[in-house]
Amino acid sequence: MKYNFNEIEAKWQKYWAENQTFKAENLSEKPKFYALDMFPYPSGAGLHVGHPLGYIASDIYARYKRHKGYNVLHPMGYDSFGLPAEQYAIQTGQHPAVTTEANISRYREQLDKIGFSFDWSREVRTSDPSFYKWTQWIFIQLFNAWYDHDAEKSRPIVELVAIFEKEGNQTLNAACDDDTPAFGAQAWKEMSEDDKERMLLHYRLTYLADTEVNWCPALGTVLANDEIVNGVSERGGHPVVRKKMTQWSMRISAFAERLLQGLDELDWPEPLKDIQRNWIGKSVGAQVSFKLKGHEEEISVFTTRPDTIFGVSFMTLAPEHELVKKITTEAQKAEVEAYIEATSRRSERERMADVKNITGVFTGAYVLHPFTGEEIPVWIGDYVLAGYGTGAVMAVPCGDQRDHDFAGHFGLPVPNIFEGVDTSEEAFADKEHTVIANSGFISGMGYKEASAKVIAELEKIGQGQGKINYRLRDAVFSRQRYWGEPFPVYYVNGLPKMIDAAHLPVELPEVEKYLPTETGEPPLGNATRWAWDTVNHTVVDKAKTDHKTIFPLELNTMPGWAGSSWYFNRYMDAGNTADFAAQDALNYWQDVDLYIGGSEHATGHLLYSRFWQKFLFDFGLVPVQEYARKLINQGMILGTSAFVYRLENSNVFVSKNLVGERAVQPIHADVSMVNASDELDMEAFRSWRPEFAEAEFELEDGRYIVGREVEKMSKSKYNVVSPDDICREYGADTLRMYEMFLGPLEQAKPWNTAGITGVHNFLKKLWKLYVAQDGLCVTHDKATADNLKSLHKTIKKVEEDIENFSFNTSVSTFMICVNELSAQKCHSREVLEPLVVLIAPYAPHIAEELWGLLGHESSVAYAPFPVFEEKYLVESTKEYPVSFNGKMRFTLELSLDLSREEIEKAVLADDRTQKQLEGRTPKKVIVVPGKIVNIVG
Ligand code: ANZ
Repeated sequence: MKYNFNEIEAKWQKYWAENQTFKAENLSEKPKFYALDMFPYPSGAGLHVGHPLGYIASDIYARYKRHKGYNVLHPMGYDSFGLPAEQYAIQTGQHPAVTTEANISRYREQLDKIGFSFDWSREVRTSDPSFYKWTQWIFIQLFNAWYDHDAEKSRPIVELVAIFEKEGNQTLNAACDDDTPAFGAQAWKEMSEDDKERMLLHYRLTYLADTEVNWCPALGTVLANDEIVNGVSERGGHPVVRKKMTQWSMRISAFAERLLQGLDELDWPEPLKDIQRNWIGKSVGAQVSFKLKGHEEEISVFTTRPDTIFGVSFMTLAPEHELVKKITTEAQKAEVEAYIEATSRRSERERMADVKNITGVFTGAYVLHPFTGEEIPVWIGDYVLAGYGTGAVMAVPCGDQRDHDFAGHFGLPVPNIFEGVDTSEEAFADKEHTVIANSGFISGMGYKEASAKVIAELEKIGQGQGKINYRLRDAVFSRQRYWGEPFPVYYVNGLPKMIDAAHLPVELPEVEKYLPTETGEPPLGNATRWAWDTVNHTVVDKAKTDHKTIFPLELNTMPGWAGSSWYFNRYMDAGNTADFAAQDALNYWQDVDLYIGGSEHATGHLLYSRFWQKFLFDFGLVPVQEYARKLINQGMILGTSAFVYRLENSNVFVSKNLVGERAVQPIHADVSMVNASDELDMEAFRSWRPEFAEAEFELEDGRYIVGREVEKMSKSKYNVVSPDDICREYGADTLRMYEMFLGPLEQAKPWNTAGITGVHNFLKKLWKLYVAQDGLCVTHDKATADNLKSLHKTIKKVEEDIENFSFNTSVSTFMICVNELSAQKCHSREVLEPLVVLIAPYAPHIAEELWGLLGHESSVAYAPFPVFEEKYLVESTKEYPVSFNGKMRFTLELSLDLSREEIEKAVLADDRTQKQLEGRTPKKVIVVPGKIVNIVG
């Protein structure tokens, strides 16, 4: 019987599906284990071999945990709202739901072929109304909440209203917008209902506000900071500009400290945690108010170095700072306005990155130094960011490089308060010893002490206090797109109202066109049926809008990260229609024990989801604050791209080794058109794309040789390898083991099919231990010591490897084991049966088949994991090297239990000893038990 992998794999995939083998129970006596993969966006290109790497690893772990007696939750779903389906809709008119459905079917087919042990009964799709109903519901909960910094938690908005009624907002320590006005209880009571609503928006955890956003004209939407890379959109590489728009935002900044602290308890890769720490960007310092000369207002700055206050020689405001217009003198007006106009065209990142071009303008205004009363000129400069701190800095040219460069450029004074002081980084690390010289009442103090003293003095005169700043900004939550979650929001007098939770979901309306409307409204502006009837609680024709009972609905949709911020909780009880998940299911599953996915989500999904989880926790809706205890970032699989070289301005393609110094343009050629010797199939290339139909080739030895380069595997680089082809040719078990064999899970590694036959041959060899020409060849023979040693060595190593997520080393361990057992001609059931279980997490199909052949009627998936026994590894004999006058002549196997005398006796009794001695009596016999025997004579 041959190892017919295609047949075997199809058979078991069908069996698992029909028997729901991997369905997890929500309540079980068994301990739980939750293994989660980052769910994919179902793109039109389907999966390439890089995608399943993490899924295979988590699947091995999930299967292992089932063998270890755990009730394992291992779900899969789709992050199915998103741009590509919408772009396709814009081009072709095909509804994104149709595209998405087709892509999901293809993904599912591909995933099924790899033999994952997913519990498909829990599948989620973020674009499904039964799912986004709960995304909308959570949005409403966030709207109805505020953040209490004293209690360090989110609280219901009704409690905030109660506080306002009693004492206004002045005693409150709540997260709110910077421009929130102060008011007392009486003033609150006197406010109109609309004004009260407007006031509450300053506090709600999701709020509508005019914000400076990153507007991407090419994509027609705003982007979050993490969606912009090097100043252009991550998707498509389009320019991004700053623009003020009314947008929904999420008050994630309120959670900055908890998001930071929470990292300490997580078993996540350190580099990833560091990325989050930097993104949150905590700075400890002070806020200082400078009185303006000739104006009522004050300018407030944030500084991490209050100790440098005596070194301030000018002040720089961000060009967008709200006081700029007011304080600019007539004489400076034209110059200031021109400068503001020029900076509005630069992105925040560009401004931060550009340290070479120093630009700025004097406003003509002065502030007064809080301690010396000295007049300090106020400048504007684009190195100061509007969105950080207060958007203003006290410039200390002798302490800050940017201030120094600015002063140098404009010829401003550079007073030196650090005369003779070590200001190196090391000196600051040793905070107690850096001494501040020549600076007012802090002369001679260490930097920390000096800072504290300055803050205390500022407090005395009411011009400052200690302040902690976070770089983390509130996250813009609106997108001007069609294919996203609609907001459960309608507008009365321009104020947002939530649709009652009982009437969710608010389903995405049909539109004729997926583009923005002629008047620049988002695509939902094209919907004719898109108004909210507050009497019948339903969506009705827009034409019926009367602003009495029928109101306009929100036209924006939610961003890509909405659904992924909570989907892991939905898996715990995916079918629930009454709740996003039942409390008992949430209490049973608690959190994700193992989360595997890409590190590129560090400042997006992985931060937003932690924020939502903390919010849900505060409201008693989930049992834990951190949803993923352990996280692993799988490394990227790299592809080997192929390049052809086109002579510039011609249609001639030059073979790689003929290029020399000539000016050529390298162009990606699809790797499927290139063979193992790097030869291009020229005919295939000509018919690949119309622009190459007339291609001419300059050949070497009659062949066109392509250039090769290892890059990220990606459809856009035409270097993808499809898992389907591998499954067809070698089987899924080979694919699974091979992907693991490529190298450590966390490392980036090139895909290279050269080794795949080796792994495939290994599986064939494994098969042969069990199955001969005429069927099963497993015997009831007693296993030999060697057989058991090979087995137990393998159990020990594989178990350790899995626990350490070192899957690549397990694969080689299996290879060694099978080689040894083959050499030992081992067919003993005592050894081969446990071996099936051992390998089942890696190669589940062949394992099921062999398990069945061994006579088992149920799946191998729940068979207990073999138990390692040390005794089989302990050696009972020793091959003694026997030497004569120091020269080794032969070896003799003896029991390790023998005494020195018994060893000597046995050696002397051996024929070979007698032959060496040729009748002489040895002078001396040296025996080191367990090591050597040396005969001198
Ligand atoms: C005086 C000073 C003296 C400063 C000195 C630094 C060194 P981090 O650590 O990033 O929080 N700053 C404040 N707001 C800013 C803004 N909106 N745009 C650009 N720079 C801003 O940095 C805080 C420091 O960056 C602050 O401390 C301020 O300069 C500057 F020897 O104040 B410092």
